[in-house]
Amino acid sequence: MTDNKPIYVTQPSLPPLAELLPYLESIWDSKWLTNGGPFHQQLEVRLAEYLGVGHLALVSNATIGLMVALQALQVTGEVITTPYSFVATAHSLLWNNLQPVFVDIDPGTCNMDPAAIEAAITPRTTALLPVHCYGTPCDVDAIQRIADAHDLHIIYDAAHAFAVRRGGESVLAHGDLSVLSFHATKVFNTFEGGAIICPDAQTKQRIDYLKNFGFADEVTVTAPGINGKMNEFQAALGLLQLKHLAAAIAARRGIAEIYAAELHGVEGIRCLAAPPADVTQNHSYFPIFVEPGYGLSRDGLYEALRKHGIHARRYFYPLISSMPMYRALPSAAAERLPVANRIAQEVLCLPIFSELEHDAARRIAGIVRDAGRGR
Ligand code: T4K
Repeated sequence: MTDNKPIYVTQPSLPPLAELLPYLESIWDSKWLTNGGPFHQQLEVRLAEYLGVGHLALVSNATIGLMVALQALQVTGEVITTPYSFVATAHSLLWNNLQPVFVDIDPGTCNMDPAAIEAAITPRTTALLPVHCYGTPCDVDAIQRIADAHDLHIIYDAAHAFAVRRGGESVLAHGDLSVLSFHATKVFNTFEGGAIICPDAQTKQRIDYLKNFGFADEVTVTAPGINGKMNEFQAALGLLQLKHLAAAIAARRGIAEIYAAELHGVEGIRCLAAPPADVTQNHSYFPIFVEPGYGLSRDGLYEALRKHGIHARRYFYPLISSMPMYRALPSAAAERLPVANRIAQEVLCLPIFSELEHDAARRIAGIVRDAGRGR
């Protein structure tokens, strides 16, 4: 590893270019570029098989996916969600004219705290929008019990949860709908892209209409849909990426193990606890939390890493609830979200991607260790 080459928080996995060429030739031959072409159809089938889910609708990205999912369920009023996420989670609510109600998170998982969800329900609440943050499954059983008791929809923002399994089944099977992201920075990428996991063929059909302007056929428009379609190039890339995915996730696991071992016992540095044994992780992120006892602030460590060309990221800081378009909401008050506010000040996501060399991961952990001791 050279010291002067920057290392970013992630680097997209790409298949060998030569493997892409036959797919491109096929697209060039058929001239079928988008609107549910053959690669799109194949990828929907292959992904549903790979993920172990019943029905799946590809979309152009997860943000559009969340917006379409909310439309598909005709969600109204207030939606309980987390302030500790990427802005797209809450933005999808505003784009649907829905009111986000932020609740605090569990410090161990960074996911929404079920007790806080229960306490935030009002007569206007119609849905829950939890995030499987960093790919750690939410407490899906508790969330389902709450939703059943109060007749609420659940849409999981599963942008980080590709291929995550729990108790032998896909975590994506929970809730009414789950939305995946295939952005360049994700474990499985199609440059931009995503998918909505649906419980049945009828719901998938409604979503397929919604992502294609609402068209059911040439002359029938069923709803005010949007253009949320994935094109043939992206779908072809997805088919190819699937072949390399197991190796990519295994490589990420190797990096996560190095960080966990090298940072174990470093005063003031907490790693996310390993999930229960029945959870299969995808190692999409490696967050650490800079707590009292470490020799630098979180931002001090962020800068120290930058000086060595290591571009760690503060996912998720600032909190969504502190952003101008959200901070006037009653639920956004910092005193109502003490855990999320603290974690947002402590978090730093270290670089993790399949091609990160083990020596580089050890060097990054070494910088974290040394910086805390003033070296
Ligand atoms: N819900 C959640 C919980 C999410 O985390 C996200 C997205 C969404 C919903 C919405 O999903 P999409 O609509 O995007 O499908 C990145 C991603 O753009 C975003 O997809 C992701 N979450 C978020 C956590 O991270 P930025 O603003 O940090 O990206 P950027 O451009 O700074 O990239 C981060 C690093 O990755 C760069 O420093 C270098 C590296 N990189 C990035 C790109 C784009 C590359 O090496 N190659 C690349 O092509 O948001």
